[in-house]
Amino acid sequence: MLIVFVGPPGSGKGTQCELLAQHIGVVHLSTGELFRQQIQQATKLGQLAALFIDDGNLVPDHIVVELVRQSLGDVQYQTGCLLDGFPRSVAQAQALDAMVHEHGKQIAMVLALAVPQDILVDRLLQRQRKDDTLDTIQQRLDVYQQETQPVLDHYQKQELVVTIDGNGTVEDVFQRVKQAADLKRT
Ligand code: B4P
Repeated sequence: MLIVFVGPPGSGKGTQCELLAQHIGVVHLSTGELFRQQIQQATKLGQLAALFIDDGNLVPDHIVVELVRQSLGDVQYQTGCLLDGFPRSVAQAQALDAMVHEHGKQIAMVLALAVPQDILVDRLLQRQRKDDTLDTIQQRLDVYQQETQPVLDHYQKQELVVTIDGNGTVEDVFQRVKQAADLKRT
């Protein structure tokens, strides 16, 4: 089962993906997490990615697509996967469509987490990650509107989008996410 999570920064993609991955027993692939590992290990890729992440910008499409292509080839992803933070642009969505098609698979659903902007900013400021400063958060929100919102239009055309109210406690939101995923599995 391949489920894509889309949502603005702070909407709970990583948080909910982790819970859903445990619930349905598939692995969770977070491009943000992959980049943070590369940054921590001070690899060339990590150093390059940090230039974009620290300013609140997207890492260029060709880099992200190659990373996801390699990761999805791993045996652990063959039985299904939750994609967290990918695709974040229409070009990435088109590349994912091609990868999925190539492997004879299908995207089961695209879960869109919706949360009001003031709550997003509060959550991210509390987290205090390096890219969670007020200026960077604003930039990430602008980039979301310009680059990632059109990804939802792309998947609306394929009738794959299920919008989840991402407001409330982590457990409240998870009940909604779980219900949507379980409905798809039956
Ligand atoms: P990500 O790691 O994906 O970061 P994010 O958008 O901030 O979401 P995250 O999943 O971490 O946070 P969550 O909403 O769960 O990306 C980081 C950067 O990497 C991007 O800005 C970009 O530069 C780069 N990148 C990643 N993927 C890319 C791609 N495909 N293309 C190009 N560049 C890419 O949670 C946020 C906080 O809210 C947490 O502290 C959490 O505990 C809290 N929270 C969650 N749910 C809550 C709830 N219901 N109530 C209260 N708090 C909650």
